[in-house]
Amino acid sequence: MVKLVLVLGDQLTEDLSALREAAEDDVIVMAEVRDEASYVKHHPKKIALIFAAMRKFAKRLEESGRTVAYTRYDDKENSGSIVGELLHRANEYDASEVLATEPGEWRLISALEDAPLDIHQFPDDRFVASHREFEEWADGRKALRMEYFYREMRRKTGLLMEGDDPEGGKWNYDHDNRKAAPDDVDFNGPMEFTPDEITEEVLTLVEKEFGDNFGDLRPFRYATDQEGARRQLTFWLKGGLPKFGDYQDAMLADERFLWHSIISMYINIGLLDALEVCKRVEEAYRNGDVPLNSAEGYIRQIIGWREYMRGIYFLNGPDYTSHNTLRHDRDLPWFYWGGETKMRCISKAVEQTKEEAYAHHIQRLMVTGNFALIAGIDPHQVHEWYLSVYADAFEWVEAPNTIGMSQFADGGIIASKPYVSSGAYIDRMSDYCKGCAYKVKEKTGEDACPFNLLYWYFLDRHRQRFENNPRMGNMYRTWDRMDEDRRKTVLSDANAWLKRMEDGETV
Ligand code: FAD
Ligand code: DLZ
Ligand code: SF4
Repeated sequence: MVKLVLVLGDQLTEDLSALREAAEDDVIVMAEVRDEASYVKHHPKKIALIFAAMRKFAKRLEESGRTVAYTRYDDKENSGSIVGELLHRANEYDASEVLATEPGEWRLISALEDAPLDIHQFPDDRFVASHREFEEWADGRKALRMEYFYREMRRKTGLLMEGDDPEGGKWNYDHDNRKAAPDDVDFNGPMEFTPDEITEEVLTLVEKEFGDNFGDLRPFRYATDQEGARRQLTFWLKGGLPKFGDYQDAMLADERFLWHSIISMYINIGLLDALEVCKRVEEAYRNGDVPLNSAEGYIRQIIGWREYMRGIYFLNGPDYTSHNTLRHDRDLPWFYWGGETKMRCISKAVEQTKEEAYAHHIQRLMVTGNFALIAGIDPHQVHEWYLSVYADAFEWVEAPNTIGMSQFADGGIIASKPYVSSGAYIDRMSDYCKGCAYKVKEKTGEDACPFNLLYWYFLDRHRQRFENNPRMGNMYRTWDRMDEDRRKTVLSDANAWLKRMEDGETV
């Protein structure tokens, strides 16, 4: 009896565990379905990327002689869900057994567990660490800090190691990676891919079905297959990696990509292998093409942060996204969906998100994330926003970054202190403040940068929780050194500003 082999839209990898377990004549099931395309209002570019890449991956499997039962979004019989499509194919092929690779989201894992079919979920071994390895590492530790986990991953993979020691004598070169952007940016990534016939067909479908979702579908320039994703990687290794380290945290209003690789979406849907990417980065370093701070900084993002985030998501179970330790409850302001704001940093980050379905890490963490945290926005709404608007967003990686790292809603499982800053940090790392209606040097009054007001509002509001945090003592000492009248003015200006925001004024 044939078996069904489920391949999801973010599992487009030939070496996928479920495909390895299957026999040549088993039937591969792939489906574009309403439930997956609408659990949040995904950015149209994200849906188009996934559908186009799914169609091309299915074609590739068919050309290699495999049978693929593929459901298109507008097929009349489409049941609208992954389980519905499995049931439909089980009936069609007289199959009862399904081979699957564990999905990256608890919601879908339980849907498969609860389905009236015999579904085996194999581990997703496209990651360096298995769930068990992460659990063993975490077991008995008081704090789960990424840095120590990362060292284990360096040892395990042998990446940038000299025997038992880290290359160059240090594990982490982050100290060298905090330069503000120079005026002259000599890399203009990413590569642009002209849509072919398959992609055009998908774009027409997405336009029709998801035209109301936030985000611009066109121009659509992503790669949609393995070859394209590899070309982007090679292009970036040469032009972007050399300065990636130095300018990793920099932001420029009119340079959306700087020296970033723009490959997270390809890795996350399976078009690029994370370890292969790291090996190429190491090779560039060993060949003398890039400095160590760039190579180490990049490899740390992948085998450190990316693996660690996944570990945290699965360690903490399905309730992780409902954490709200700081009890923040303000609604996400309209300007996250493109409404007008005078804050140039937010306006530019959101504009870029709308047009590209991309923003780099510091824009996500220190602009939109920082604002949401200091303004006290409901973290679940923030989480749903990040899950919708970025092409690389899948819950296993988005939720720990948002709920944990960015919003401190998990109470410090990930971050040892909240990532909050006043306007001074944004001013140092970007050119946003130069053209802003607010004045970054003003600390109170009509023109004061809202980040300056809300930074103190946040610290004052959560004093009990954070004042004894050794990494935050200086912040509270600075606050306490201000005279009392000034502190009162800051807090009343912050409250008045928030009220204007809530009243729908353009702030
Ligand atoms: P580069 O800057 O070139 O970095 C290299 C690679 O390292 C990335 O491609 C990515 O695979 C990995 N990486 C770097 N930082 C992280 C991180 N913190 N967690 C996991 N992987 C990392 N990343 C996602 O892939 N999906 C998400 O949904 C996502 N949501 C985020 C939400 C918030 C609030 C924050 C602060 C960060 C989020 N990130 C997410 C992490 C990071 O912002 C993106 O991985 C990165 O911006 C992708 O762009 P890039 O490929 O140009 O990365
Ligand atoms: C994100 C997404 C979208 C938009 N559409 C589909 C789809 O139609 N079919 C599918 O198999 N997968 C899709 N995905 C990816 C899934 O949502 C993803 O596999 C889960 O969230 C687990 O990471
Ligand atoms: Fe953002 Fe404040 Fe700078 Fe304006 S002045 S761009 S609001 S940090």
